[in-house]
Amino acid sequence: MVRFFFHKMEINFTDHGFAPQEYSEYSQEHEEPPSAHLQELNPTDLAMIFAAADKDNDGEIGARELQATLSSATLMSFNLSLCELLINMFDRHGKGSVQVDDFIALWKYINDWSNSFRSFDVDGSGNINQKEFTTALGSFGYNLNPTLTNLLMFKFDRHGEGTLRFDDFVQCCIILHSVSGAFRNMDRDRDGFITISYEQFISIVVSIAINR
Ligand SMILES: [Ca+2]
Ligand SMILES: [Ca+2]
Ligand SMILES: [Ca+2]
Repeated sequence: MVRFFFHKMEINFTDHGFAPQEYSEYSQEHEEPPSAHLQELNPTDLAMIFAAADKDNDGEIGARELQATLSSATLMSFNLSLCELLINMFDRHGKGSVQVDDFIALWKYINDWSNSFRSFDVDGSGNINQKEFTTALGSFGYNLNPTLTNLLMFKFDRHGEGTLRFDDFVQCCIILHSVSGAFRNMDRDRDGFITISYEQFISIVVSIAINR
């Protein structure tokens, strides 16, 4: 048997899972960082961006096309695993791709994250340092101890900079939300503890690790 402990948490859920906009009141005045800035685009502009990304003109784009499109349209880096995660979240047809309406919703979701990211980037450096990360996690309802916070930073800091870039931050928050949601579903008495079998443990890890 495997025994887990987790602090109690209150997380908001939306149609597409974890969304940051509820926490916009946290926003503070500061200079805009050089990165993590998305334009508010109307559906017509977004449909044009989608059409340009859809090279084979079949009305769908996959993770690699999404990655190329988001990167060139926003001038930010989007790692492939985040793009796969996003496709999985917005793919309403189960084809491993998104259609134009999904893409428009996905853009709004990323735009919300961009605003959230900038509000947490208090020093305006364009990335999230440890202090900013701790504050962000706390505002999302995660009261993680410093060791766990450091572990998350280390795991998602792909560039070894001691900070999180936009895409790594978003990916970390989405995955943390998924894992916490899985935990919460099993912690029926909400005492912060679950006891699960080895098979249940493997099932959870695989379902979170493989986005299908
Ligand atoms: Ca296509
Ligand atoms: Ca910062
Ligand atoms: Ca429990």
